[in-house]
Amino acid sequence: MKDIFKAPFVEEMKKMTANMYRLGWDERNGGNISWMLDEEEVGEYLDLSQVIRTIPIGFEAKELIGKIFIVTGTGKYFKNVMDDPETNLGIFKIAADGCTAELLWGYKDGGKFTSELPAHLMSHMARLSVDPENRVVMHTHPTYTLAMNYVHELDEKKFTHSLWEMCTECIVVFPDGIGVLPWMLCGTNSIGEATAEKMKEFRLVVWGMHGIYGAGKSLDETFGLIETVEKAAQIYILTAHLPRVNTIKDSEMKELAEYFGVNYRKDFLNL
Ligand code: 2HA
Ligand code: ZN
Repeated sequence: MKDIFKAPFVEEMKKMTANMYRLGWDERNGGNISWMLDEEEVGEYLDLSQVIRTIPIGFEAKELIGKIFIVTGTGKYFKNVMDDPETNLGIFKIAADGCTAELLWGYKDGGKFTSELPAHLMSHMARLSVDPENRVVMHTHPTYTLAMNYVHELDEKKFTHSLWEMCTECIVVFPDGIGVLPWMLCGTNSIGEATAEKMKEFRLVVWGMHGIYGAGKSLDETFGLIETVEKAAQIYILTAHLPRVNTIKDSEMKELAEYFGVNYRKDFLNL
């Protein structure tokens, strides 16, 4: 058996959480990540028949039965994953009943997965239904994106449009736009269901006055989506109080989307 502490998926989670912490997006226990792993690859590091303990999920994740995930722990700090991945992360398999997580590694102090697991697993199911290659769901509290929530209308078209205007590459990176939810109580199945509903249409979902969810094929791609939104939100906040002299026009955004061949939300432009 290979050394789990050297597994690429553990290494990548360590680096990603450390990076996000240093960006100031994941204060205290803020943020959580789930990543669906390849069973064969995990099998090189862990005996998949050795279940440490079982943890109820709190809903039925039928489409994910048998799938293995690496997920950040509840109450755990991104800051601490690098030095103690076995306490701050866990790897589990969704049991045959669809309602139980079978812990294979991690949560060493008796802990469990993030309180946002419903939003994560429901989002995985929603994304997989439209993109079978989706593997990652990431939640974080990026500073400028959050700041923008307080001074900009929480309207999907308007929010997406404002961000598209802020950086030339935005419409190319997230042509599908951003879903927006109003402020809702977090950690619940209800916010999970609302997020998953949006995830059928968007890879990015803003949780009003809380943070953002992103989904993608890899940690890198998912981070890149959120990072691009955050950069655009930063430009927005840095310029929102100043007279606007120039802007990227809707006709130019259309030109960009067509040149790069992306399928963009035409109804989010005013042409
Ligand atoms: O896990 O970010 O939304 C901490 C959070 C809750
Ligand atoms: Zn949060």
